[in-house]
Amino acid sequence: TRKIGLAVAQLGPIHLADSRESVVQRLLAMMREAKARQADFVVFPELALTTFFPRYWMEEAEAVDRFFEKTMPGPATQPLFDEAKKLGIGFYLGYAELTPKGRRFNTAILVDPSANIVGKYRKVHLPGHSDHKPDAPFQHLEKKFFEVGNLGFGVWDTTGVKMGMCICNDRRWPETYRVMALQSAEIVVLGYNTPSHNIHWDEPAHLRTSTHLISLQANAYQNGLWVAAAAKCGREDGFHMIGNSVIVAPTGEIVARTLTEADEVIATVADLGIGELFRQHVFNFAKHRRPEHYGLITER
Ligand code: CDT
Repeated sequence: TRKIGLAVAQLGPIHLADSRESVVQRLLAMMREAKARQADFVVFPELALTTFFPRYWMEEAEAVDRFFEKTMPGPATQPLFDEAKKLGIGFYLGYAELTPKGRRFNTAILVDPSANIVGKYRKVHLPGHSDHKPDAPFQHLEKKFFEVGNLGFGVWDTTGVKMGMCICNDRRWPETYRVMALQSAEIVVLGYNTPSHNIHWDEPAHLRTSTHLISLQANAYQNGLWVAAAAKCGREDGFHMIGNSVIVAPTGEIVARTLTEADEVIATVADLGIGELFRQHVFNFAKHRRPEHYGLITER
């Protein structure tokens, strides 16, 4: 059956003082390691070029100046494209996108092994708030800094497989995966920044990891997909985020998982035939789905 070498490159913390250039050097080192470990494709995190800036209260103009990419590739990110082409490896990269018309999105791109951007996704499920919460230990201002994505959940044919993308909080929603599975996605790739402390309610810290894993595992199984998820994690200037980057098989089982909260590559050879088995049998959509009973999902 068809196989693809799939790697996840987890990033440890990026502090406010760290330059994009230094982050790109870290990404390049992991891209080379991924290739050395037989990967055809490597997944980098959400907002992978800077610290997780939605934790800081600031005006939009300041955020744009400091944290958004005006072009992709740009001067700081061009080396990623050059190295990917040289190595012949595709990648997913999350970044804050400023469009030519000044619109702001939390974005991910799919880059093929010839370094062409073949797909773009803009985050749909934006968590957090838009108002200042001075009493909270930190902010989660995605609803202030980003618009809801306007591209839907696409699926692209690249490196010989059908690949879909989502970003962080999207991974907790079943509709995310189902919409991609209905377009025959075989792999869903994503990056995330998940603070280990929930500022909205007193969530036990261990649930941040278990709800992350259960979301990926259940949705991989229920859609007959491989899922590859890359964290940015550890303490960014003291603000801790969970690790546990994983590659999940269509069986729902974790086949690779990071051990650290630092830069770390995990890799596997993903057998796409496993997904086909599930999609031919228990989750044969054409035979067994009953969309006539699912209408409420799009009505409310
Ligand atoms: N980056 C991101 O989407 N993080 C969210 C945190 C939610 S708490 C406001 C997540 O779902 O992991």
